[in-house]
Amino acid sequence: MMQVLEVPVSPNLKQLKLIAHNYGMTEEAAKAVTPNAELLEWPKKDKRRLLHAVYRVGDLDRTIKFYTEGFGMKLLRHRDIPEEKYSNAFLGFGPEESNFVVELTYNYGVTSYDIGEGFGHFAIATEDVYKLVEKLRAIGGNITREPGPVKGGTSVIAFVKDPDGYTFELIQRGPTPEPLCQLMLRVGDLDRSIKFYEKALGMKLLRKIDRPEYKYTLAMVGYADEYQTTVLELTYNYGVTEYTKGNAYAQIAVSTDDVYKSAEVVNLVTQELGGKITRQPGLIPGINTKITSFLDPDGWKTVLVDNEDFLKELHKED
Ligand SMILES: N[C@@H](CCC(=O)N[C@@H](CS)C(=O)NCC(=O)O)C(=O)O
Repeated sequence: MMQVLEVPVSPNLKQLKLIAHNYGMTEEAAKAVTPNAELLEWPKKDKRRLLHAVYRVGDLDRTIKFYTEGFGMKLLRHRDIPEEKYSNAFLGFGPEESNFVVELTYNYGVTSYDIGEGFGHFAIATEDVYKLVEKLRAIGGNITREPGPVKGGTSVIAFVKDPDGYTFELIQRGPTPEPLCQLMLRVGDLDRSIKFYEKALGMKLLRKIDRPEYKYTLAMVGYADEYQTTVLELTYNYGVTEYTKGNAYAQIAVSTDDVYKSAEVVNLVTQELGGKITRQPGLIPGINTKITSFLDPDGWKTVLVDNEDFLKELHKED
């Protein structure tokens, strides 16, 4: 009788080895019966980096002033698209070629947004949280958590809200090339999210902390050391499986060398873990940049942007 192989739609390398072992076949043969295995290795081989986070603000100048004077960010780029009735400002601690930045969107006439409950915060690493808090307070910053050790840990942190109500966590750390170090999003099933960001996006699980006394678990996922680059902090609050998302925070952008191949992987992974492609890979009309976008299982959006096109877009505006 013919043997029916039961194999997952999107096996990783470890699962592939297991399939080979279980069915007494070579890894090459296992690859042939799991045509997706090779494809699923792509995100880990790809040239990926967190590029920026996109969100909406009610007054660009007000936010630019707060981020530059308060946080010490630089205004890197500004563009106005009157025919679409919006403007963007890009700010960060270093050039977009190497650093993670925020892309602020101002829609003409819209002065406030609902941030919802799912978006957590951005984090900024600083050598002296106490000093930064005093500076932010002096320029009218709303300090929502005074500096001191994090509950259940030792790092000194504080929270401040920006003029639109987005929370920024300030974390006391030594010097780093990337002070804009975390983007925290709340998720309803941490293991599912970790798997999604590993398989669909090629990120690594860098750290996982469970704080049962405060009923939450968090996972840092990213492409490199969390003290050198920006990482996603995924937070699971015990028992909470859904959050409101509002209309303020939009998405993260991640670079890729091949939006088409990347979209194929995302498509496979969404069949296993949930989420969906919201924009098929291709050129954005009007701009020569290839992108694809998708939602993770919680509905958080990521846009994959072609590496070369992204650099061309940056230099076009020089
Ligand atoms: N329930 C929290 C869980 C995450 C959490 O508590 N994170 C830590 C920072 S890693 C925190 O905010 N601690 C508050 C404090 O130390 O005052 C949430 O959803 O934001």
